[in-house]
Amino acid sequence: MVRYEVRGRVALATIDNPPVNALSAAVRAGLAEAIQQANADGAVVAVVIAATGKAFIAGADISEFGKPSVAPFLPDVLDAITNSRKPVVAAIQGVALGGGLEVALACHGRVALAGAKLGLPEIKLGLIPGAGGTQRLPRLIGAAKAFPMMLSGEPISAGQALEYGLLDEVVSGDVVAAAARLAEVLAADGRGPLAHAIERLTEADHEAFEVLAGEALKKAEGMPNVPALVEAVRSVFRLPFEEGMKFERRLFLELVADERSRALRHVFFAEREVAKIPSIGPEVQPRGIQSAAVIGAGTMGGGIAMCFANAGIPVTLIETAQAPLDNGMNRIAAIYDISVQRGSLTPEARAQRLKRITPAVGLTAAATADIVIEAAFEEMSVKRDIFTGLDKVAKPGAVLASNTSYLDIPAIAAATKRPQDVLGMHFFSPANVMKLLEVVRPKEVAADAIATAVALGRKLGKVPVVVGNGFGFVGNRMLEQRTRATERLLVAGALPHEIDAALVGFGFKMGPCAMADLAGLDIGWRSRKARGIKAAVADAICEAGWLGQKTGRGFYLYPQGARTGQRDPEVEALIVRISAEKGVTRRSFSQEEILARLLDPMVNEGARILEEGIASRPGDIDIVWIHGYNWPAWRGGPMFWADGVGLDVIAKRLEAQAAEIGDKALEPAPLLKQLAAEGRGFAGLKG
Ligand code: T1G
Repeated sequence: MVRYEVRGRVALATIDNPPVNALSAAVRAGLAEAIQQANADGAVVAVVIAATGKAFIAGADISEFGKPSVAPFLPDVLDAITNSRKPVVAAIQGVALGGGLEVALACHGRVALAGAKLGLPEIKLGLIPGAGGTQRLPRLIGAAKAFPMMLSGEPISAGQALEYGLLDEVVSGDVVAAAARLAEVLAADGRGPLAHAIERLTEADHEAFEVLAGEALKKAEGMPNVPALVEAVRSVFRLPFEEGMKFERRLFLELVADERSRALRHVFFAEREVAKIPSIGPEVQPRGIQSAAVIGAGTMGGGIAMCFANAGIPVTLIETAQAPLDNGMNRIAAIYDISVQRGSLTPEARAQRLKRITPAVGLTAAATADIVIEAAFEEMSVKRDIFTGLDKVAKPGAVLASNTSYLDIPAIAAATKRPQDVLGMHFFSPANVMKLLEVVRPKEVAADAIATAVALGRKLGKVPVVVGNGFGFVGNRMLEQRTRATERLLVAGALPHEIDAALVGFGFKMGPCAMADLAGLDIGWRSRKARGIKAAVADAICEAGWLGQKTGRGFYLYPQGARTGQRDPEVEALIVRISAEKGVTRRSFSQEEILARLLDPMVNEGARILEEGIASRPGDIDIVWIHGYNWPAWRGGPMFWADGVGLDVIAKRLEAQAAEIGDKALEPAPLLKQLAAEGRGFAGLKG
């Protein structure tokens, strides 16, 4: 995985571990060997480390974490590079991330190809750099520049890196040749490799760092790696290099073992797995999408149109009449205005994006679009009328998508003569912000139509997850279980603020009652009534005309348009009355018990969803909840969380609840029961 050759007087070690040259054990061994060989070769005066493919090095091999570690260990390999008697120069192309940048930092010089990106993203995995990044980078560019790079985890450009002094040179031609030239210059210098080490740690830099550290700690949200990062970088001002390296490594290894980092590493791979569509290989080419049309200029339709405009794709926004169309366009303009006021969008970009949205009345305006997304009222007859109309006007080969959040896609497709082109693209509100996109795959749809929706989803900056057709697909179907659990808890003795506190304590930004008040209680009410389902407490609150924030009252009170709810003694009294009417003796619940009663039924529904093939992998369900429903990423998602709790524990809790409440729907799903009995988790299930 590391090719060694000598060109002139320079040894060249080329890493070749596709797809991203991760620093697996074999690569580490190859690098250590190359340095040794070069130092033993009298004809060699310097070394260049280069790599093949799109990435220089994308970091340590994340898949090795949590497994027994194999020598040589990265810090030792990097020490060998730094202590090489002959200068070593890194030739960087593409990305140098995490351990990849640490390899470059251990070198005595760094040359990059224009377009390269350099960063330390370990923070996103619940970690800190663990092979010298927190020690070498501050010394090279100063802590006040290095710390923000590690805190955000975002890469910087080659140009920025040159400015910071992280790079010695940026070239547009042969980066290996340029690196070899620098290496020979360093060798000719005769002062020895370490003579070139630069220290930029000043008192002023220390003060500037402490200010940034203070701000970061305020926003650390219970993640252990932010305080660890602060301590590691702070140590450069008080510990000698070797001690600092040991200190960093100790902090790093503690974080590798932390459940939160394990969860974030699971999410890293699940996000990559979700991109692979079962039974649709790379040979299935997506259809070209140069233009789009969106039917319905309501909140969702407007947000979807903005996604296209933001991605540079011209879109026609269609309504049945001028007035709702004007409202829709005004709403879009107002959202862009807020972005301009916040400085996240320039007035020029605002104008450009608005120019890409063409308002129109009547379906015929969709005739030339490559894709049409219907975002009209959630009523089957309305949807079928629109698709019947689209069938007549849309061009052959256009993809026809519905943004329905729970209606039956095949029933909508049956309103056309081209079910092979009809699928679901379920965006989440606000559509121009939320990253999740459920791509609903009915049986009759063509593979390239699905491939088109997924590729387009990525182009719109979304995380597309392909799901099967069924009521509520994946996310809303599981949410329904949490909503029912909330209702059961309210009748049994818990109050809205207690239920919400349990979920917020778990890491959600908002609990189920506050979230329902934000979305509007009438949405759930209408859907329950349409399906003949009763929810005594939620129905009673709606019948009182309290529909959430928009009416200033729901589960909570929102005086003078407040955005945060206050406890409402009248609602609490109503809840207590309903318990009495149902002959229920109310009791108190611990936060742990509330959490279990909210999440266990969701996990159980997740198991049913896997049994039915509505989701292909447990990781897909985790990604749906993290990107669509604010499940904290450092908890890994509902199926990952369940494995952590133990499926046997969850199965037992569900059985107890089912018996107590007499609700068969709470009994553990066959898959859950089977895995629990076999002592396994969802993680072992293959897609
Ligand atoms: N380890 C293992 N596999 C990796 C990997 C890594 N570091 N990076 C990518 N892959 C796999 C990925 O799973 C996928 O596999 C394939 O490569 C292509 O990736 C000691 C502790 C480099 C910007 O966090 O950000 O170093 O699905 O689909 O969109 O201090 O991958 O094909 O089987 O993402 O072109 C720090 C992680 C590690 C960077 C390319 N490094 N990678 O994006 O392709 S921790 C990172 C990325 C560390 C040290 C510490 C991106 C990319 P498969 P992809 P892409």
